[in-house]
Amino acid sequence: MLTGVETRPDVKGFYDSATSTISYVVADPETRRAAIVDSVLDFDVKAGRTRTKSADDLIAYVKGQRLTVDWLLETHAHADHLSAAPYLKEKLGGRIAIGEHIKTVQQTFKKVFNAEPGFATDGRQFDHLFKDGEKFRIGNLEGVVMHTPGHTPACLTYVIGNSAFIGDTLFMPDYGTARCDFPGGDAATLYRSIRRVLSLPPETRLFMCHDYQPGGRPVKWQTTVAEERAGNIHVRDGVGEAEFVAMRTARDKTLEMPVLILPAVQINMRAGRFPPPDDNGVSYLKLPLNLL
Ligand SMILES: N[C@@H](CCC(=O)N[C@@H](CS)C(=O)NCC(=O)O)C(=O)O
Ligand SMILES: [Fe+2]
Repeated sequence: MLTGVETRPDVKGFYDSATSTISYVVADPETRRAAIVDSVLDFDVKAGRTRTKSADDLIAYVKGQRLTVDWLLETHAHADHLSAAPYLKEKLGGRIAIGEHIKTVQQTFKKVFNAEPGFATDGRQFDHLFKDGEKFRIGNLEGVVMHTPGHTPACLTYVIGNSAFIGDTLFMPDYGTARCDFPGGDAATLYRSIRRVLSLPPETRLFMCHDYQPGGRPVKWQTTVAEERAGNIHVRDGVGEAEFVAMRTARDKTLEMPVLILPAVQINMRAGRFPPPDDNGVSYLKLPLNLL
């Protein structure tokens, strides 16, 4: 999958301590074209207020580096933070993209939230829907999309040059893997997706979407295929599918829902946009009672 002519992309990570999310600016040093992966719109759930501090940090970096943003990439419809992609598109340009199976996620959550009849479940809120194996460009860099479901049905890994943005599949070796208990999640499917990621060349740089700092260690977001294969506490080489599924299923039973799952999914299924305002001009989020 790495074609040799590719240079390393320049990768800059931005860590959001409120949601333990890492957003990335991925740039081709030759042409200064760039993609932003998994941006965060800050959200104060107590006040129902969004803020753009995290997104403005990305914008300042992009402008300081004199980059042109071609893509606003989402690895999946996040359940723990709101996407800032529409805000970044307004300020920087770029096309908002996600995996084509977002349609499945939209169908599921249209029902959960009893969304307005006009809420489309064909992914049209996004500028582009990626298929497994599809190629795309960031300047002279080639990206290849891998569909890596399991955490959600639409999860993607973006392989760009010698780097892979793996979303919620693997975490750092000392934390393990993503949960599989959201609607449409499946542990056996995640195991197979992870084996695909781990079949990339051993030196491939892997960039995490989250780091939950086990044992209180300093935050880290970059590792390699070789390190994950040698030491991931859930799926290092030698751990079989049945063993993984048993572990993952047992662990998922112990996890609380992410603090922001209900706000996040309602916004992210709309490519980061707010629900249509009520007749007073205000957008509202719903809390389905006793449903999830
Ligand atoms: N405490 C966090 C939990 C977030 C969470 O559930 N993260 C997902 C990824 S969206 C996960 O896979 N966690 C794995 C785990 O904790 O085992 C929150 O409330 O936001
Ligand atoms: Fe996630």
